[in-house]
Amino acid sequence: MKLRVGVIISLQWLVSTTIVTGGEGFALSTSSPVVTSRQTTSHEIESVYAAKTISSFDKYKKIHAESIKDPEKYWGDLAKTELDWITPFDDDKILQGDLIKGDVRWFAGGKLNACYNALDRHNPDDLAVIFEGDEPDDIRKITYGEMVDKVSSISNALKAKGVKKGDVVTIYMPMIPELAMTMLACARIGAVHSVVFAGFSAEALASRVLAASCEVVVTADHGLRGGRKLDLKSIVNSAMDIVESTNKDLVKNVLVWERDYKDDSTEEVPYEMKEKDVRMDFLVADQRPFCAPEPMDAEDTLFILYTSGSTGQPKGVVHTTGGYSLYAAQTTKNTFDLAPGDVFACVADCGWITGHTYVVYGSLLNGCTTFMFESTPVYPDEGRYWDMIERHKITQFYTAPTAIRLLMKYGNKALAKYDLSSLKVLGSVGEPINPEAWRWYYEEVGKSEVTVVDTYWQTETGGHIVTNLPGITPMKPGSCTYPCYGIDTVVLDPTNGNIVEPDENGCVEGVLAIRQPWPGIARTCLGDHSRYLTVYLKPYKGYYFTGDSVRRDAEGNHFITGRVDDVINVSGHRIGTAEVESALVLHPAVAQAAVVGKPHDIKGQGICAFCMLKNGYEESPELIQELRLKVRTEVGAFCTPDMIVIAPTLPMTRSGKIMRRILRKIVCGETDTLGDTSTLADPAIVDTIIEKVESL
Ligand code: 6R9
Repeated sequence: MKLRVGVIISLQWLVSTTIVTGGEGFALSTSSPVVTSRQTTSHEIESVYAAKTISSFDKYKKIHAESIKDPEKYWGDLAKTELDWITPFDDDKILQGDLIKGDVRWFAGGKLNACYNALDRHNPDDLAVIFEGDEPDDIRKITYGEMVDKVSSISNALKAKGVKKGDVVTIYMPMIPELAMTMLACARIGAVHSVVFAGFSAEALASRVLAASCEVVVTADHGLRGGRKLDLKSIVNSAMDIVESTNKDLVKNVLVWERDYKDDSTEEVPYEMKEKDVRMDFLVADQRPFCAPEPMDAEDTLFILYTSGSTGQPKGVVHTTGGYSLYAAQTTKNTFDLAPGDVFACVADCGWITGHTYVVYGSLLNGCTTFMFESTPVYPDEGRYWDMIERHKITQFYTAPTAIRLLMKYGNKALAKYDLSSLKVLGSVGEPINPEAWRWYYEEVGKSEVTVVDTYWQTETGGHIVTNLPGITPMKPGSCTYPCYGIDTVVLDPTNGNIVEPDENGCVEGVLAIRQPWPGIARTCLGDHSRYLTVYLKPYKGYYFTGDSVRRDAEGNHFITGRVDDVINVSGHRIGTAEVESALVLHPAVAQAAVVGKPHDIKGQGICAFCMLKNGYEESPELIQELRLKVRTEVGAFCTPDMIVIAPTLPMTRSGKIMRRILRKIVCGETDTLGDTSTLADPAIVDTIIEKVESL
């Protein structure tokens, strides 16, 4: 892989489109007016765009206000038009429970199947998936009809291996169509999928399999990325050894897809076959391509997805069949202004929520063609995305700021070679997009004619919660702008939980919370409802707490300013500092570790780890290497620290708490605003650490 800018980022990303709401529908034009000057100021962009969208903006405000005033009417009507139900929900039971008790339920009693909604009800001849593998000529096109047959066979294969309604199936796979198919096959039979990003280590995979008491694991022999083979099967082997050492009989079957399987494949196994391994392609080929979709209650779990939080233990976020499906479908349609025939490309990996909602569920529920991408933005060269957009006539392209910043560094030479006129919407997700990157995306990629949507949301929200809408609400570089329909955002004062009053300029600053439930809200953390309540609902009574701080200007535009918990965001990957710290202290040399985020040009944030060594150990380049390796093997390569500082001690309060705030200031070079250090057990340590960091 050629990397001229000398940065390797671990990208889940490849980037990507609207349920038109209220029945009335907007005749949407997604293009904003041409802004000719390359030096356009953000003010000009806003005013030109705003002029065009003003009447729709009024409509947005009206629909938004109605959706907040009567959420049951808003979501109840949509649920009827956007989803097919086996048993209709009761109009008196659209929303039950609340954010105080933490017992939210949408459409409970109604029965539906998410896989049926995503596949069977669409025209079987339409293209469902375009897959492009690591090599640009590795292309597969799959129709909805073919998807139904294949997914049904996979469903029968899962059943043949004992998977039943409610069982959790862990999926550890590269970005190939079989990944989406396996997720949908689980949904078809009512099994719960738990996709673990294939960049996680064996230890991380094992802990997720154990936490979910999962009996069946689905994987592939290898993945391909940037010309390199990723030996996933060996990682799964190691993970299974770890699982067995804790719970010998837990996992019954490991189902292994083979990348090079052909219908006439010989019996030679292309990997080291273990006792529990099953050759998935052969098993599937033996099944009937018919499997009746299981009727599921709207509140039955569709999937779990582990995500990082403030503690070392990732949370299994639980999403439901009815509410999540509706929210995924609605946000995809609205945010991306989806129209029949669109080729929607979200270049995220299915190991993250963006892949779940926008590669698989949202796009397929809308019946458009979803694009799946296995490779990286710079393989074989930095023109890869633009080449794909031209070749597949991609209409919506959805990626992360980290990828945009990386490609921006290469300049516009590659961009100029390709025809990007098929594009209607460009999306950004995962972290705040800095105005400079926003402008490049809008002006150079979108030729100032394509709407850029900055979509703010989280694993726990199921889909977008704050974003501009093409042709409806104005864009504002650096801001995710306005709340989605049905989302009632509030800015709270973290010191007392009160709603913040606007300052003299009409601006408010505080933490972002949401006042009423929406269908896509996660219902619980697997097996730990009290953690769910503690993290999201108890901090501010009656609100869902996002964990993000925010500034809202007088016009109502939201600017996300960062996490208020110990979560850092590296290349759009959400990483709990506690997970990295737990990995570091597993090394025999480390007595204590503290991890903080450090601004990074391309990745948004990088990881900086401070380690205090045990007596008898000394700093050396070899030790630093070992510590980096420890994080790779315990969590995953994408969490490898960018900087490791060996410190004689860490800044601790007298009660023994590490003051990460001070470390954060030091690595950000803000040593003149360290704040109060008097509560430190040894304030002198601060200067020692500053000297050490400056010497690196
Ligand atoms: C979808 C996803 C969630 C956290 C979230 C916030 C950050 C995501 C953003 C954004 C500013 C955006 N985030 N999108 N910050 N602007 N458009 O990324 O989910 O992995 O759970 O991360 O990412 O901090 O709280 P997840």
